[in-house]
Amino acid sequence: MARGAFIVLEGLDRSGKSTQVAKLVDRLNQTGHKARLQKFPDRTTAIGKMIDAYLQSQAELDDRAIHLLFSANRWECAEAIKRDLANGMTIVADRYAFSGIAFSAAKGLPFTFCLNPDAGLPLPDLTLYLTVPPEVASTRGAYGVERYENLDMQTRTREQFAAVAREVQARHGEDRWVQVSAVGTIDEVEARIWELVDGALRRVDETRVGELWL
Ligand code: FDM
Ligand code: MG
Repeated sequence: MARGAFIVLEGLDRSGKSTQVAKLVDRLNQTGHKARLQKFPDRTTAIGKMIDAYLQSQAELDDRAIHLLFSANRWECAEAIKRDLANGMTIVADRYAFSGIAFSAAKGLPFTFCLNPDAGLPLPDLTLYLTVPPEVASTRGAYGVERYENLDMQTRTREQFAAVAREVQARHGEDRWVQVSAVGTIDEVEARIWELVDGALRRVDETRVGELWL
């Protein structure tokens, strides 16, 4: 049996990421694939609840401590992801280790410190990085009230995502990280994403799931 594909959508706030992951999972299931959504952070676990409290500013944590909790939150999901992929289920993740690096590095933590805890996690077959120019993002409504939802943090995170993109492409190949314009209607963006995912689905069959950064 063919394994499932591991697809990640990354992007800044208001890039339309959550809308598009939901549409992608629906479309995969409607076209004869088995697919499920995996959101990171997964706020339902014990570690996820600590992360949620931090993001809502109900708890204060050292920058390195919260970084490691975000990573631990991925590790506690890693076995289930690998098992589901092996059973032919495609996983669509809303954020992954790349957000982990970009947001923590944007706060000033060393890039290699940010990268290392995730080494060995399941390697996404394809990461789609949704981009919107700042002036378009600002027309999509006000930022929310969670931590990081402000222009200064988003600007610095955008710069770090560029470094993350280079790292993925250098270590894992150019075609693992593809930038997708999130400008346009929901349907237009969906069509762009679908074309890229369709290509990835054809490629994964013959390959094993890799290990991130290794
Ligand atoms: N975030 C997300 C991180 O700082 N590190 C991580 O590893 C991950 C996965 O958490 F601001 C940040 C990004 C965002 C916040 O994400 C919550 P959602 O997608 O808005 O729930
Ligand atoms: Mg958010």
